[in-house]
Amino acid sequence: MSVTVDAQPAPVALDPAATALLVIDMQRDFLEPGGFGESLGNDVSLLRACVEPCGRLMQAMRAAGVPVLHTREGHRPGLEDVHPEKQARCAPGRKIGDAGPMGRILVRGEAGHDIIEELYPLPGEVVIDKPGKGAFFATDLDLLLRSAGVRDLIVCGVTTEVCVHTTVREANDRGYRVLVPGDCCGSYFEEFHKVGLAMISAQGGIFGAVTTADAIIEAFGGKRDGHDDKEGF
Ligand code: C5J
Repeated sequence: MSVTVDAQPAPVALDPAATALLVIDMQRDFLEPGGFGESLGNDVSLLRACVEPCGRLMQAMRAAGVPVLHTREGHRPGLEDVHPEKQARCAPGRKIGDAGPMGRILVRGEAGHDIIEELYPLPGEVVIDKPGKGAFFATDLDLLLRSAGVRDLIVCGVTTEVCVHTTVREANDRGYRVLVPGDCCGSYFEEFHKVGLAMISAQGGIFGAVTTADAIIEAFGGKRDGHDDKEGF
């Protein structure tokens, strides 16, 4: 039996047995001072707003039996998987692999690479380590999803216009039906967040559909928090 989620540009019917929630890069390196996000000159506090709705959605999906998968952007300690182009775009002294307050910036196994405490994966949940912006690039995500029979993908996390957007586009090209709860996504740039979400649902849903945590939770039979569904789009 499908559940219908109110969304833009149109309601989406999800098959709960073929749905997964993919939480993108909710890492200390992006959300806390001293990490990769701040090293690029960003105000990381701007990402905090999406943490609470994201946590609520994760809990509701777990309760509904929907698998929750997590990604982390980061690189091998030897940096063999960092393109010189990606390195070149970092500020001198604050490059990927340089020492920072949370360990080496954007390196696997360092404190900054870990997922924030509030949204920490439960034991047994899949965590995908990705070297790029898209979660399908150079990972086994597609294999895992197809093996589990997933066709409908709810994608949230940070940042809206970078890793969430890249992953949404990759998923769309691979034939997944994509639903993005906008209030569970965050960006260092408010305008990019808004436009990023608008680009997903424009043109009849060219990459997918956009909704809210509450709309998904309600559709799956959980309790909303009483916010207007339009809030946070
Ligand atoms: C960025 C990401 N913004 N997770 N990564 O570099 O969006």
